[in-house]
Amino acid sequence: MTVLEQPGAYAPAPPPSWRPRTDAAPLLPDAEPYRVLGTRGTRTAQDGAPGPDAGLLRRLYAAVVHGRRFNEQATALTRQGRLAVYPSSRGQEACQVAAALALGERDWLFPSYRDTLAAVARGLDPVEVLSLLRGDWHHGYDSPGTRVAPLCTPLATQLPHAVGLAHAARLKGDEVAALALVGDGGTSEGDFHEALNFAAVWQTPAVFLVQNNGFAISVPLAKQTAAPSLAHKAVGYGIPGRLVDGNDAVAVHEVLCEALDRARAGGGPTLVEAVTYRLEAHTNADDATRYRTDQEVEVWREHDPVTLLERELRDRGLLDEATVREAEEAAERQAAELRERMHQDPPLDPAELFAHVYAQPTRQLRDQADQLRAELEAEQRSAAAAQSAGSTTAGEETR
Ligand SMILES: Cc1ncc(C[n+]2csc(CCOP(=O)(O)OP(=O)(O)O)c2C)c(N)n1
Ligand SMILES: [Mg+2]
Repeated sequence: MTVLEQPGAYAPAPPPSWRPRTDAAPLLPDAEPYRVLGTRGTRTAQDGAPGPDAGLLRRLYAAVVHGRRFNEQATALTRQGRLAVYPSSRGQEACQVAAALALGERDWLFPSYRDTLAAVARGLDPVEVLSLLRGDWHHGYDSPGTRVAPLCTPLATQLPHAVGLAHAARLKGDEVAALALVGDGGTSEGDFHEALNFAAVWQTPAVFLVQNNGFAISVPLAKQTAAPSLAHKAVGYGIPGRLVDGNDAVAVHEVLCEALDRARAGGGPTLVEAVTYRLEAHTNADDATRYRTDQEVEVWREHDPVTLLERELRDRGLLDEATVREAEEAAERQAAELRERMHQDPPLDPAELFAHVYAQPTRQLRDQADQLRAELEAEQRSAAAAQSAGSTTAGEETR
């Protein structure tokens, strides 16, 4: 007999006023990730779906082909010393592109550091988007103008920002939704909890897309959570959780469009988990062979987001060699333009290093700023002296 089974033992019972507030069943995610690409033959007759719209398929395809090339180019720029660091989203292009294309013109995107491609697919200037990764103090683009928040490096802090913006928009009667992107590791942050709880209680028009790419740097998902899936976490907040194949651009696009429509219409937030895989290392500074095997990566290469789209387009007779070439050539042109622009040094004022640290600079910072100014002026004077000595010598030689 256990202590709790003894007569008169404490038997916890809910107080009389307690009742479940929400029926959990409709909030639960599907057991398997939702898929569209490659499922036509396996769908039941009652689905009767004609398959994804041809125009959408072509737009997604062009964007993922561009995205793949963009990732390669940005990684190459780190080797050429033009980018300080780059977290590649190779393998995750479907999530990035679908997120950007699902947004309405007035909606907001709240990306993390890995979501450069989502910002580019949203139509931002790639050079501006890469500003932070280039080492600039400013994130490079006009956030209110583009409705894309800065690429956020502190994990999950973009989530409460998204909820705050969505809540404010709702108070103002604006039909605007905010889509916030976060990684699997980011779901363990306090900010994730605070954002989802606030959003659920206030029914803010925010949608959370977790790109579960299997790892938080070297930490695999199994060490990150014991939850059945990350989408299940939604139930604890009283909001719907959706599980989707993150390499299936059409499925991600469809699920996000539904969630954003619902949010804008006052139906509250949704948590979407997109199951995907980061094919490259965490960043160019990471060695992924230390924590995962080539065989594991190979399995995911077989489920590549670009190939999945390409196969669907071919099966439907929507893709010929000319279209493939066109998409690849367009991607190549964009990569070449990015390369060329990134090889131009941006005008830099070293004094800006000190400009936005404190409203009232400390004495140490003022001293450092003075020292830097003095050193730069001395450098300029000696360069000018060397130049005039050179021109005198040259003048003497020609005399
Ligand atoms: C608050 C905070 N803690 C730690 C870090 C260091 N850090 C940078 S990326 C990362 C892993 C994040 O993994 P995940 O959320 O799965 O995103 P992914 O990099 O896989 O896209 C960590 C721990 C950070 N940037 N911010
Ligand atoms: Mg991750």
